[in-house]
Amino acid sequence: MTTPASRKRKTLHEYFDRTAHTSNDRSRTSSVLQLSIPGLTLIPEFISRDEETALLTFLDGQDWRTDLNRRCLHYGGTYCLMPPRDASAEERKRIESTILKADNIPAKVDLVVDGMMERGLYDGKQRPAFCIVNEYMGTQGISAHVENFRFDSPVCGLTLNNGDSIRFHELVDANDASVRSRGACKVPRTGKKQDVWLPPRSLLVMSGESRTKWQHEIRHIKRPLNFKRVSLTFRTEKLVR
Ligand SMILES: O=C(O)CCC(=O)C(=O)O
Repeated sequence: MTTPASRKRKTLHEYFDRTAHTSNDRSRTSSVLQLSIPGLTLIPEFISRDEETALLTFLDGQDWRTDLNRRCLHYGGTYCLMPPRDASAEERKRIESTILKADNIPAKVDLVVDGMMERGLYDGKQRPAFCIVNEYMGTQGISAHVENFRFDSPVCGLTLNNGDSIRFHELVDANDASVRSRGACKVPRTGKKQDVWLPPRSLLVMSGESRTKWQHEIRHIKRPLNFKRVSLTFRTEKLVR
């Protein structure tokens, strides 16, 4: 009588081989999923559960920005900051034109950057030096926008804790009108939209049209009690060639 493969007892070797795969061997990790939006891919299980827990614990102890509708952390080089929703016109202008120096990406987050480099996501480009961490609870979200053209492709987003869906809207033409100046909501759309599910520990990789001709948003919708999604969005500056 043969035992079905699913019920066959694992040998010690098979067991440890499997657990070893949850640690640092990036080359084996799950395959890259090509999504139907041009230039958009998703890498499930980009980091292990242990790495996710360690990152969440570390990030939770950091000094979060709390003046937006969600908690944020900004890392890397210089950064343009978004004014709060209730900022006066004068305050908005002042904040939008200010470029602040942010702390470098902390060493604890390096494992994510190392993983992206090992996978060749930034081949021939600079290592990502910019990272925004967003925390979404309850109905918190982020308005539809295209990735700022000042950054190079790809733009990569890691999801931690709870999964959620990100909504994409196709634009008539590529356009990076700023969400800060409220320009993003005036850009003509084709009416085509698509929701992409972001499972915990997955990495969304946006390049090509997915970041220049499609806006993305995390919708302000009701979510289950105790819902918390933390995302880390990595960017690299365009090299002047
Ligand atoms: O939370 C996300 O996955 C999206 C974040 C984002 O679009 C941004 O920081 O510009």
